Amino acid sequence: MVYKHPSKSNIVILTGAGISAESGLSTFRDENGLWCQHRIEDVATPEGFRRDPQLVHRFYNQRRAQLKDVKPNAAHLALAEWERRWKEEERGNFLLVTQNVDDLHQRAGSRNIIALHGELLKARCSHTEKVMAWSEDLATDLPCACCGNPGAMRPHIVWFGEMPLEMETIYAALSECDMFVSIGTSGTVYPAAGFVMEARRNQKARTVEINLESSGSPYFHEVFEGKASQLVPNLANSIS
Ligand code: BV8
Repeated sequence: MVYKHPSKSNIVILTGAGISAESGLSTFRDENGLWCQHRIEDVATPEGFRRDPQLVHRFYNQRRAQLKDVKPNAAHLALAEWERRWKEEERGNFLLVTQNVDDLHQRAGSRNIIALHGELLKARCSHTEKVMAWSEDLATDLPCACCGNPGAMRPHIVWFGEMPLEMETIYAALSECDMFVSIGTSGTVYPAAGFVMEARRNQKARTVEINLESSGSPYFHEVFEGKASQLVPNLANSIS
């Protein structure tokens, strides 16, 4: 399939854990996924963090430490190359919105990224809300790099019940996009799961899903089932 885009064409990409699966990072809901090993309520909610901060720190420390052992795969690299080409040819806006908190898109060379659920390699001061780059373990007895209080730093991660980041920018891009591509997400968590509907509200957007198995959403014009490392380069190369 070849998509012939008009000279100016705005692209919005949404990625989920499935794009990082072939790099060796666990997804959430697949077999042996993260939610099989931990209850969401215990490790991915503010209540869980208040109840047992050390458990939550352990959950994110393990995932943060794993980042040095993995690298971007062909899907991450194809998105970075597509964005570079789009910018070089002045073809329009290219925005990558990721639900992932790993750093694989950044390491692959993607530039215009919104990590709407936060990032493992950042920490936030609970008193000042200041966000800091952070690649080490967090702990309840660790003096905060911002206010000095022990245990004041939390993962810069959006937990369930918390507001995702840069939502206004995302909705503005969805209202203007000519193509919306969802890659490697089960489409179970809102508001990200509703982005394809937002894109469809602007009649011009073509919506495409790439997933190991279709999420079943009725809002995609095309669905490609298979591995992101094969299907994302195919799609990116088919766009002229
Ligand atoms: C909010 C960070 C409002 C943590 C995450 C009832 C109805 C609707 C909504 C709600 C409701 N009750 C509560 C809500 C809101 C809630 C929600 O949606 N809950 C769900 C469970 C129903 N949402 C929230 O709380 C959000 N905030 O609504 O705030 C608000 C308003 C005002 C003021 C304040 C607040 C915040 C949600 C963010 C939670 N944080 N992540 C962390 O990473 O540890 S969620 C986490 O799960 C991910 O970030 C992602 O968003 C989500 C889904 O995960 P996926 O990435 O899709 O991964 P999954 O394993 O599910 O799927 C993997 C897919 O990949 C599969 O389809 C598989 O087939 C595919 N795949 C696998 N391998 C490959 C592949 N595809 C291609 N190639 C491969 N090789």
